Amino acid sequence: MLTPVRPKLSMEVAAALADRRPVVALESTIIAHGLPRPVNLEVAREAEAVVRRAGAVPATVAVWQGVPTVGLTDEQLAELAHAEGVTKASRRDLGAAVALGQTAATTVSGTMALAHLAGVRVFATGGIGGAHRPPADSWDISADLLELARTPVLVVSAGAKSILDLPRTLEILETHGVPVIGYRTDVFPQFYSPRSDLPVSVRVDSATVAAEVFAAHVSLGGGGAILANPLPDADCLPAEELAEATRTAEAEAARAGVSGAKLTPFLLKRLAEWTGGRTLTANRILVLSNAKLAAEVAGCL
Ligand code: PSU
Ligand code: MN
Repeated sequence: MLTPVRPKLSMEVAAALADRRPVVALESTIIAHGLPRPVNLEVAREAEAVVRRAGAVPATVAVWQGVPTVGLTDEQLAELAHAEGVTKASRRDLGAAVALGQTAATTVSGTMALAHLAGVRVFATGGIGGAHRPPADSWDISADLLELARTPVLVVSAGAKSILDLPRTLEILETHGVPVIGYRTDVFPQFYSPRSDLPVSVRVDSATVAAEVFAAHVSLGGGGAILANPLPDADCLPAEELAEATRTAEAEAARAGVSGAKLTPFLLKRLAEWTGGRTLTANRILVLSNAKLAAEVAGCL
């Protein structure tokens, strides 16, 4: 008989959950694939610090040498930030990473899956994955959307990246019964671009009401939900500039034959280069703002 796999919790996370104190999950793909060195480790550490300052315990999630881990140590964070060739694990890759003893950074879908197994209900990230835009009738739709449909974790994000097809992304979320809760916004944020004109499904103006909406959704048999926290307008990049940089990056990806799991990291990297690092600054601000809000909501649950 094979023994069932259980996530390993850090002592601090296990103690907090046992005492019913707030815990916030953080993802590791942003460290290993989403941000360049040295910003990646700085943001990973700052996000943990922000969660602590807001009164919650941070739990960065990854598969570490085959062990699904909720609550990485600082040494592990540093190793992930420096390592080359770390696997990027969405939900479907978790079993393989565990069985093959790999170290894998978890995406939003992979992090949600492990957070839920550990009993963590709130998770902060930068932006979720979504439906990529055409060329062609692309079937590149992030596993994040389907994980949100099934797993009862609240994902605090600055919406979805403007590199995605946002109308299609929101339609898919609606089809799958995923609430898109706007935090002090009526429209869906687009990461480091100014807000879209696409409506959220419900607006809330406090962390308390966000927690109430999510708790009610789960009580009624729902899965995950998005708490969309816009980057302040002053920190956003001009829409036109980003749109153009995105079109260029997409064309480059197509020419270089980049697709699948490599597409998102490729586009993010090219955008950072095109904007002289301004997307990185914005990314850092929004991750930290989401971490703080997530800690507040976790405190209300
Ligand atoms: N947003 C970011 N940086 C990232 C990601 C999202 O600002 O690195 C990552 C998340 O881990 C998300 C993943 O789950 O990209 C989506 O990848 P894909 O499009 O391959 O599903
Ligand atoms: Mn994809």
